[in-house]
Amino acid sequence: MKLLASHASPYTRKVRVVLAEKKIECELELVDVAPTENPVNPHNPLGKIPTLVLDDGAALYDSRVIVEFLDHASPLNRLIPAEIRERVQVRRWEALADGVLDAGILVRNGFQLEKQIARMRRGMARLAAELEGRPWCQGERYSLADIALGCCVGWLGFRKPGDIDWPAEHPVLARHYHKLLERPSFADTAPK
Ligand SMILES: N[C@@H](CCC(=O)N[C@@H](CS)C(=O)NCC(=O)O)C(=O)O
Repeated sequence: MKLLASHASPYTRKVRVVLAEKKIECELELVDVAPTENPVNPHNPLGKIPTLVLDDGAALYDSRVIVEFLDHASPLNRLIPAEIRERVQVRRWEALADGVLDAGILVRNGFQLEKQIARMRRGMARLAAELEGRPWCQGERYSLADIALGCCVGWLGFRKPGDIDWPAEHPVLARHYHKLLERPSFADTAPK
């Protein structure tokens, strides 16, 4: 297991603290994510750290997914409560703290338009490749994965950031979005 990391990244630090608390050994590979083309991209189309590369080569991101995985990887020092109310409160703290960081990092970096568009392209290409030939994003049933994908594709089609014609570039995503729109939950919430 290898963590793609930097010493400055606060999200990486969260994962490193969790690794230490859980006493899980993990190799650290320091990477520079500043360039648009960076060594994280082959593992994570978003090109961001932290990214955890598992022994079988599968990669986990982002930090919230990684810490959930690590908390379950060892019973030692549970950091995310099992009880649902406690659990969502802890995760809300995390969402709030991470959200403050997201804003701070956007301010610090400016918006880096070219880099964001390259990230969107890689991300959409990966979503399309992973959805190809499947009825649903994950497993045999509709899940939060489909909801997240649908909200992403729907918003991109609505706002068209970067003037990119996503349905033409990735018809599989457009087809899936149309299938999701057959559900009242999606049809009633289409962006306007
Ligand atoms: N939501 C992500 C945020 C990760 C993130 O933004 N990491 C920064 C480093 S602190 C990064 O990789 N930035 C590179 C970039 O935005 O190009 C997480 O929780 O892992």
